[in-house]
Amino acid sequence: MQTPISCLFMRGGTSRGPFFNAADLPADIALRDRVLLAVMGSPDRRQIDGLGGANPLTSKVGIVSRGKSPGVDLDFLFAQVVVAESVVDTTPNCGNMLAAVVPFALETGLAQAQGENTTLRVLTLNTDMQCDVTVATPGGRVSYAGEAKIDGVPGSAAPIKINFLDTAGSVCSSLLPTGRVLDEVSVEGVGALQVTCIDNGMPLVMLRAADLGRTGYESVADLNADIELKTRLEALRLHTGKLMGLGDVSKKTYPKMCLIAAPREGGSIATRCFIPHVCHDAIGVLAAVTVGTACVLEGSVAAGIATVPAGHVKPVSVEHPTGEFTVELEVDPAHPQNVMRAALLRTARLIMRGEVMVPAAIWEGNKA
Ligand code: NQM
Repeated sequence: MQTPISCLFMRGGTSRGPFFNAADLPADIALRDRVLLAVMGSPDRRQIDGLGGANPLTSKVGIVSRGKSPGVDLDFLFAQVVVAESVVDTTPNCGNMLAAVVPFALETGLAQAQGENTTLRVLTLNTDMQCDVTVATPGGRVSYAGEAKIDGVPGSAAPIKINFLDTAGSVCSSLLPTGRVLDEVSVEGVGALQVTCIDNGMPLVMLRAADLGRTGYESVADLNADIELKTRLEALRLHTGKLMGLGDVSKKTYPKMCLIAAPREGGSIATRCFIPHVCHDAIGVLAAVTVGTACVLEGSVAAGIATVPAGHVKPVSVEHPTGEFTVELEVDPAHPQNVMRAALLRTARLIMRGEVMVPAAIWEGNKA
């Protein structure tokens, strides 16, 4: 016997996964997580018995419901299902999956289109973060076709604009959780080096690739095969996780580790992000916002490497392995160290609609 659960399978930005109406999943969190593991086929390196794509970017789930707070249209809970472990992490955000939330709500009747374009306020429950998301809805229906291109996704699609309203200190206590814009750390097996520990939507540890004897322009395949580098990054992550007030992060999917280097494609900075054990093919949305913020802050590890435009509205172009990601950061003209707003462009697409089946031995479904 199997239990069917309604779901839409969607791409959001450079990520992909099933989206559910929260009411269709178990209310009990431990049971919900067992159901999500079964849906995705975890724990298994290949996720052969589920919908997961055997990579952190394709092992993500979106859970959506009508907003419960004043002014909020939709609540979004993001779940990172760890590929090879029985772990479902709802602590961090995913700005890529976020791009598919409004299309999901319009497709499933959780929200109604407002005209040619529909702007809805979404609260990401993971980190209590609000943003306004604008989707093209000509004739009252979501349009997926369009001319917007994002690196890491073939072709073009309708633009989805995300305007983040409050990102500082998403998981950490503040933007700079160690209290400093630059830390000197000394870790056994790694040596002494400078890092910037920062969270403007995603907890990140940024460090110069050159300090670990790398260029920062290596291919994803080369970095994923670089066991020596990955071992040192993990030692550094465990150490800086404590410095950032995150405790023991050995079983957590954050902080992510970001190698930086001078831009070489006309952008503002070059990056290679580990999320946290696999190198990202591009860069996460909130990771890009966080990297861009570090570039704007005086005295961070990006100083002398990043090229940042003048003016108080700054398009920061973050180069990554498959192209670049531009985030528009608005700084307070009176206090240029204060990033007030981040806006960016994504695309999304409905790939499949239907029911995903989970063994009844795991869940027998919501009883009517
Ligand atoms: O940083 C990858 C992704 C992400 C998260 C990750 C994301 C973000 O590219 O907002 O989008 O960091 O695990 O989907």
